[in-house]
Amino acid sequence: MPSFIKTVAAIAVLATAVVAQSDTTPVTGKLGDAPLQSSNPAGVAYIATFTSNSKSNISGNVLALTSSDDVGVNFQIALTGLPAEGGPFLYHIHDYPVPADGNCTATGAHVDPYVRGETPVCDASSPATCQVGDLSGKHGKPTNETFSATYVDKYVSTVPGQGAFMGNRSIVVHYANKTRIACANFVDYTNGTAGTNTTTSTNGTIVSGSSTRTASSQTGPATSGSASKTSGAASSSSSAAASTGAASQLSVNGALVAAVGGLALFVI
Ligand SMILES: *[C@@H]1O[C@H](CO)[C@@H](O)[C@H](O)[C@H]1NC(C)=O
Ligand SMILES: *[C@@H]1O[C@H](CO)[C@@H](O)[C@H](O)[C@H]1NC(C)=O
Ligand SMILES: *[C@@H]1O[C@H](CO)[C@@H](O)[C@H](O)[C@H]1NC(C)=O
Ligand SMILES: *[C@@H]1O[C@H](CO)[C@@H](O)[C@H](O)[C@H]1NC(C)=O
Ligand SMILES: *[C@@H]1O[C@H](CO)[C@@H](O)[C@H](O)[C@H]1NC(C)=O
Ligand SMILES: *[C@@H]1O[C@H](CO)[C@@H](O)[C@H](O)[C@H]1NC(C)=O
Ligand SMILES: *[C@@H]1O[C@H](CO)[C@@H](O)[C@H](O)[C@H]1NC(C)=O
Ligand SMILES: *[C@@H]1O[C@H](CO)[C@@H](O)[C@H](O)[C@H]1NC(C)=O
Ligand SMILES: [Cu+2]
Repeated sequence: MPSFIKTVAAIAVLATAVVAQSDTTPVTGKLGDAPLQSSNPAGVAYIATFTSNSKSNISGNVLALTSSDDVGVNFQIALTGLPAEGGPFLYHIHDYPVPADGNCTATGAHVDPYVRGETPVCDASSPATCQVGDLSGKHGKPTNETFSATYVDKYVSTVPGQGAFMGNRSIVVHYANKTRIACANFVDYTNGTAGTNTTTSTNGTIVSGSSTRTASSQTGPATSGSASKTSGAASSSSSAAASTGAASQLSVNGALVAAVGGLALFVI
């Protein structure tokens, strides 16, 4: 083969490799990789409770405890009632809590204080390069109707004021195609008791009520239990988030949200 053809071929191979690489390699956020969260206060806990309703059969809890070595957060997840089809499912910590009308779209984008963006997808072998809120990207996706998992995510904060703080935010469960299935708010669960009146919903509407939920053990598994309180479960299976167009609009909004979060880092 003439050498110039070899050169062209080599360039083509190289170009292909570069393109392929940009789809798969870890990507550092505009503000850097996510740092380890090593100052999480011992004993702090939050819980997000999903309740089945007319739009979603998902129920169960996402319990978040400061990890035993104070680095990151120990997540204990037990969910049932995921859809029979449409997986593998995704779930993330989203920027905003679920509003009173239960609209999961209003939870905004994934918590992404280092402005990493959604693409390329998270490389779980380099978790510091993933969006902080991308829990299923870092720790695995639910594949069927029942999901349980326990793991420590070292990049999530329980310290208010940190960009990676999760306590005032929400968890959203999605179909593989990103359509939002259900969402629930984190509420304080320190000492195993929800400290504030939160919410209950049958169709995504939040109703306030007394909250006397107690944990049998803070380190026990997240189960639905016999709680008298349910919180913030809501769903949105149709509406804006369902169309591809709206989804990309969301990620544009998400970038703006993330940029504001990034600014907050400098202010703090
Ligand atoms: C919930 O489960 C019931 C019984 O399997 C089913 O008929 C219904 O369609 C499910 N609802 C949703 C929103 O998936
Ligand atoms: C996403 O997947 C679900 C489950 O398969 C389906 O009901 C829904 O219509 C899909 N949404 C889009 C935008 O494709
Ligand atoms: C849900 O929230 C989104 C984003 O805030 C908004 O665009 C949409 O109109 C809301 N949907 C409903 C049904 O209120
Ligand atoms: C459902 O997914 C879990 C992982 O979350 C797995 O352990 C379990 O075997 C699966 N069950 C079925 C019936 O495939
Ligand atoms: C949640 O807490 C973070 C960090 O303290 C803060 O930047 C953000 O504005 C808060 N979000 C809401 C909805 O209060
Ligand atoms: C948790 O319990 C400890 C020890 O009893 C107490 O000092 C702390 O104020 C409690 N925190 C909350 C949020 O209830
Ligand atoms: C939920 O139900 C309540 C009362 O049953 C109703 O007022 C409200 O409009 C419903 N909300 C949605 C989002 O369907
Ligand atoms: C919770 O709600 C009950 C009943 O509405 C009320 O009496 C109580 O003061 C509330 N507690 C808090 C902490 O808001
Ligand atoms: Cu999400």
